[in-house]
Amino acid sequence: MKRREFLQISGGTLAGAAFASGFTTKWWGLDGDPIPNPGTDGTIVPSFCELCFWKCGIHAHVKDGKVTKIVGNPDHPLSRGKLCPRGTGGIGLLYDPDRLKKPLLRKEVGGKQRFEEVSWDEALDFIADKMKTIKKKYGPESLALFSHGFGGSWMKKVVKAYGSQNIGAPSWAQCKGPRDVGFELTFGDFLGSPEPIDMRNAKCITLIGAHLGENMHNTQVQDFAEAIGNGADIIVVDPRFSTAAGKAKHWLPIKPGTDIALLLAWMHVLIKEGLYDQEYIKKYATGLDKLKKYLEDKTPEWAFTQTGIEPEKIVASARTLAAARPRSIVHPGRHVTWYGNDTQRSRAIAMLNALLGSWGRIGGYYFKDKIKLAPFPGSMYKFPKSTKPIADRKKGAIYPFGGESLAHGFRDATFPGYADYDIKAWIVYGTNLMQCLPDPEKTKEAIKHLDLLVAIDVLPAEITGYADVVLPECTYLERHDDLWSAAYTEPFVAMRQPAVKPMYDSKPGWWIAKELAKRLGYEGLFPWKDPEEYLRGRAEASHLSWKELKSKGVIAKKKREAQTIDEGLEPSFDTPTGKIELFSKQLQESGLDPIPVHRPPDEPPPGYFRLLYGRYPVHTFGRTTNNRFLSEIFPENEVWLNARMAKELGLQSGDRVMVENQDGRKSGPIRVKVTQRIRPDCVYMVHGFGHKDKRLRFARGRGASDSDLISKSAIDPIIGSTGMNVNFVRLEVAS
Ligand SMILES: Nc1nc2c(c(=O)[nH]1)N[C@H]1C(S)=C(S)[C@@H](COP(=O)(O)OP(=O)(O)OC[C@H]3O[C@@H](n4cnc5c(=O)[nH]c(N)nc54)[C@H](O)[C@@H]3O)O[C@H]1N2
Ligand SMILES: Nc1nc2c(c(=O)[nH]1)N[C@H]1C(S)=C(S)[C@@H](COP(=O)(O)OP(=O)(O)OC[C@H]3O[C@@H](n4cnc5c(=O)[nH]c(N)nc54)[C@H](O)[C@@H]3O)O[C@H]1N2
Ligand code: SF4
Ligand SMILES: [Mo]
Repeated sequence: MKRREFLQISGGTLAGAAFASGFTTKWWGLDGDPIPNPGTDGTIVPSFCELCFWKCGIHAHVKDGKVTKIVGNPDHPLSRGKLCPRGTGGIGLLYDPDRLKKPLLRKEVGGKQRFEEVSWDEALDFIADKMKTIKKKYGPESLALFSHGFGGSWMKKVVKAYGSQNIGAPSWAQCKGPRDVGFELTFGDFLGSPEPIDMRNAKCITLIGAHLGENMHNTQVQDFAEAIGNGADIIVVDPRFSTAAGKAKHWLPIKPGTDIALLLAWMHVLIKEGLYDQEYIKKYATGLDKLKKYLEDKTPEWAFTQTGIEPEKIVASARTLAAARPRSIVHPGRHVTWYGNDTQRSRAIAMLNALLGSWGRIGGYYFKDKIKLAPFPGSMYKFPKSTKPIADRKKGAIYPFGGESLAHGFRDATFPGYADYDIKAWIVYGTNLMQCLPDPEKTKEAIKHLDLLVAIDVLPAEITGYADVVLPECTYLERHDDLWSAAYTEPFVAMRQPAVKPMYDSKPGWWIAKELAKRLGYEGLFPWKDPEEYLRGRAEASHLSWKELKSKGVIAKKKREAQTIDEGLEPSFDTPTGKIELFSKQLQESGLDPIPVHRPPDEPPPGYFRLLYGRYPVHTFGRTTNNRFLSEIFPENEVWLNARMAKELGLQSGDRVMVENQDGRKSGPIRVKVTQRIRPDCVYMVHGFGHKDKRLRFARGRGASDSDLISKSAIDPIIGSTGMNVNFVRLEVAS
């Protein structure tokens, strides 16, 4: 079998399955799927959520062998008894009638490819045999693992034992990589997740794009609401009037791609008016003189010509920022891969925070604390050392401050001759590569060069349609995972445990990894019989009470006495100078800008708009758009279009249009939302819609996919991440 056809129908599994619409809340058992009989009535199982990557603590209520309700775990620092709507809607994933139910193997019968349901033994034997052959032929490094989500930790071990370090997630080069590196270059420390920001005590919060309230990271939304309740000033910089902008003292509708100009002008005002934290900068920072000189001509008047924000507004908002310092947080954002200058923009945000003196301060950024977890006693597995470099970049390409691996880079290295050696096999755990990597057409091309593609998912996401083997994992409500130790104000260790037994023939990730390891001969990799033995072993070796962990789902330590400079903690900065670097010599020495430079973005061609995208409160990417519970609230996305432009185009709210990008890529039809709440030079849509796989019977064909319209991306020269806000689209009435 050479070329993989996109397989949507799994041989017979869905034959005749009719989709019944009009769900309310009682719809499990659709298609006559048997509901097993797990759990005991009236129990509450503490665990943590996986509807997004924030991982709040939950209480799953079990009755009649079913999960009936999911609420926030009051003992868990990230939920504090509350969940976001998606977390509550986890039941809609557990009882999604379209879940993957049995392992599927691609077979060719009579010249036609199809998926056949097979046993776990057949699927895993097939994968293990293939992996052995590939290793012999090309070496172990030719295998790449794409893994997103907490459950991927088990498969990572198998891939490392196999001899490959080629492991990556889209949550770096398509998400937060530039921000972590931008802050690290400035303060010598990265941010990670959850971000160490003390919003509750902030007096001013500035959001650069970061659209809290639509971006529903639970704890941050709670903290943001609390700060607003306490009268904090909010500044929102966004080409779109976001939910957060509705709470803002200043909404700055910036021209997309020009934030560095605004950030420089803000710093100009702080320095010119002497509003920055002079004592703090003197004590902890270097490079102020060079920065001062550089900023001389970065006036609000200059920034106006770049950003479209009036000089008076720039000055007024700068004064608001400064009046609250050091309790003034310029939020680092999270999904920051926008224009290819993203590490520099993030660095400018870090530098602005430095001038406000907010790093290491109450109401600013605090210094994280973490509980150290011990390994499982006796686990001494010796992982083989690879002699080859990680194959995530073009031969000779250097991203000097790279950080984690580039997920799109493994895709590109699948094209023969691109990287130092070729990738020949993919294992894809919990990431829908067709929706998260830029240029899905390129991803499809890359797949043609593979000898093996294994997809491990809970749903028939698009990527599974291209796999040779599809392994149905059970959901987070039906399994154990490893312990999670989080760096936070109150550092904690959390535990995931099943509320109910796995439905259908789905299996937990730990079981899949352990069984595969056995077939590959890695006997010592998982030296325990079941996950409770493993988790208990780790907990006790870490001096944590197993009983407490199991019964509460979490053990949280008290906030340490001092986590900020204000409370007496002496800061240290792990930069080459040991100080906060306002001027970066290490960037300069790598031929990069030592202070961020604003370079104007390309303009949309006539008749085109810049395509922007973001989140909606009840959905996480494309992983919830098939969830009937959550989709009752928001079943399809719309394309936001400025009212004046709509008039020019003769479009009205509700009109259905096709969206076409500069390269002729199309998506839709999608409904138009005519609004004053967006600039005329861009359009906006919520990511995660426009699914194509027929097996996603609810989500398929609803709305449009931003991913399909992102054929172009701008590579960040510092870390190699992919800026994706660089595509232009036009709208055409759908026929
Ligand atoms: N409900 C929900 N919440 C989520 C997620 C989810 O899927 N659903 N995903 C989570 C994840 S993994 C992440 S990384 C975060 C992402 O959430 P954020 O980090 O908040 O993501 P952004 O890309 O900043 O958000 C997009 C916003 O940036 C604006 N924007 C676009 N271009 C520009 C520009 O040039 N300048 C400025 N200033 N603004 C611009 C858009 O109009 C939009 O309001 O959300 C997290 N929270
Ligand atoms: N065009 C475009 N691209 C983007 C973004 C965007 O907004 N627009 N956002 C970027 C960002 S911020 C991020 S973080 C990435 C996220 O990109 P992805 O990692 O692709 O995240 P999801 O879309 O949540 O896809 C996760 C997949 O995991 C599956 N899944 C859910 N739960 C489980 C589980 O328990 N086990 C297993 N095995 N699978 C599970 C889901 O069915 C889904 O197929 O995408 C990035 N790429
Ligand atoms: S923010 Fe919402 S979806 Fe994400 S982990 Fe928390 S409850 Fe779950
Ligand atoms: Mo993300």
